[in-house]
Amino acid sequence: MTKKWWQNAVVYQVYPRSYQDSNGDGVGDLAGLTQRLPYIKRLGADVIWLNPIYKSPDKDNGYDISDYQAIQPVYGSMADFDQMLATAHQTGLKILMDLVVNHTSDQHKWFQESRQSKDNPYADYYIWRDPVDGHAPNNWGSYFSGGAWTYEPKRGQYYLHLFAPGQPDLNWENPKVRQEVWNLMRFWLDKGVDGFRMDVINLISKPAGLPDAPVAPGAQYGNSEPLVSDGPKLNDYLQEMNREVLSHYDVMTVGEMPGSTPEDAIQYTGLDANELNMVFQFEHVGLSANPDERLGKWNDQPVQLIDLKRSLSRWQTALDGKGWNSLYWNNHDQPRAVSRFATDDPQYRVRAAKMLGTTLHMLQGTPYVYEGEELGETNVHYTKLSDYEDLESLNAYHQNVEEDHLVDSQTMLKYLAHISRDNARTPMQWDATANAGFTTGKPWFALNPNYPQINAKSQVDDDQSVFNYYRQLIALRHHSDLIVYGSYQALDPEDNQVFAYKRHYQGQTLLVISNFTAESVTRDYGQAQASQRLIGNYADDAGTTLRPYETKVYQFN
Ligand code: TEU
Repeated sequence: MTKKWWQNAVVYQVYPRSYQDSNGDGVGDLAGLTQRLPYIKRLGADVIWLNPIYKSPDKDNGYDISDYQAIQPVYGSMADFDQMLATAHQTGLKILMDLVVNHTSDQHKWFQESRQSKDNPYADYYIWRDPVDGHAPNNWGSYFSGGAWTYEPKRGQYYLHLFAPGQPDLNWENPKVRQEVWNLMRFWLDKGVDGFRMDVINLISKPAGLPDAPVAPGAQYGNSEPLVSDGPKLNDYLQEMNREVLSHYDVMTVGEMPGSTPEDAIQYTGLDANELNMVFQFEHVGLSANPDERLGKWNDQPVQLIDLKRSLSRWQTALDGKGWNSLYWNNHDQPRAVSRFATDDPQYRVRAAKMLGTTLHMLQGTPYVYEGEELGETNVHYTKLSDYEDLESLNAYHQNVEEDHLVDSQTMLKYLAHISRDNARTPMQWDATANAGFTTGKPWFALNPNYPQINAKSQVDDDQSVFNYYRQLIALRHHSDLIVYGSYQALDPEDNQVFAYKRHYQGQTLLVISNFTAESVTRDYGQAQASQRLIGNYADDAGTTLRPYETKVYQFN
């Protein structure tokens, strides 16, 4: 198996609107990111994944694109982008762009034309269907609540939008659409970007006939994900993308694939495959779904460690030697890792953040660090509806509380506080000055009130900080084939307090032990026989005693 540069790389995800504002308008921008590149390099990351910065009406914070080859003015100009890219490369950082081509904005000129009639050059760029008995063509629901179809009187037809009505799905069966995508990919690759994160790329091939989806008891719409994920022509489209574009550049690609299984992922990321390099799978971030299927992700239940171990172990084992994992605890769509998978109790937060970082970064795959995760940033613990700005949150509240009366307001507010995407989108916490040094203006979204206590300035020079612990984890990966390529062995899968596993490579063994609880427990995995302890979140080593949220890594040569 030939080794690839992205296999021992670490990716840092920047949500640009919340990263660094340089002109006082309250919104992060490209010039601000350029100023912060040395910080990202100091952490030790190799690659930056940049959420969308293209022209957009911003109905879904940039995931509704109206011009793929223009920069959203609030982020700056194309010259600002070129400056950021050049500086990143000079700093030794690669840049991944976010490729959002399952859908466009309804303000994109393609859609503006397509909706006018059935016989214009763009008529078949989207998925249009005639009404059935005066209603939508099938029973699919949208990821953002409500139905997945909207009627356009000018055509007398409905168009499909798996997300918001302002995000019409592209018709990938149309070769002209695929050519448009190849061209826009080449535009950015020819500018020197180093690859793409591909938004819901496994949804682009829809099932023939667009059949109705199963409906949960009492639900108004069917859940289309089992039907639309990993559709019949997905491999063909990805192989064509690779043939037409990717194979002509030395790039890294990661496909966001809600609903994909390890078996699917092996098809897309097979190490000699001609498709993608790795996938973002959703199994471990979907473990605490509400028992009432109509409520989907909205819940306030903790994730059971046994379930988390089973899921991560499944992916580690299935892809070993056959594909490649991306490793993540959180991103702009998920709540903050330390609040969700461990604890943000001030007494344990730092140790818990380091424990989570260790547990993830010692696995096989490419780790992704979401902005602020390296500081141990937490959920905000929102209390009222006016705290939220994300359409997914606001639509879900409206649908579940006010339309369908599935839950009362207080219950839904608890669910939103626990798992909303808003938790991850608060401005970056740089220091303890006004607005955490993010902006001199009025921030587009309220900061987490804990920024005076949790910020980069207080950590970058503190050897005991989460930031410097993540820096050590990343450095370990950069210098260890055992960590990068070692095969995975789960230990004690039924243990609901401790996550322990081994990695094996060319006669060496890594032993990773993480206590996910606030209790002291005793576990003996033979750590006394280790050659060395590589890293741990307590200064000393208490042998078989694992203290609250203790994590430690041993190597056996
Ligand atoms: O998210 C894909 C997706 O499945 C979302 O429904 C996400 O999992 C959900 O919001 C989690 O609760 C991608 C982007 O990452 C997201 O920001 C966009 O809103 C979405 O696609 C539409 O482009």
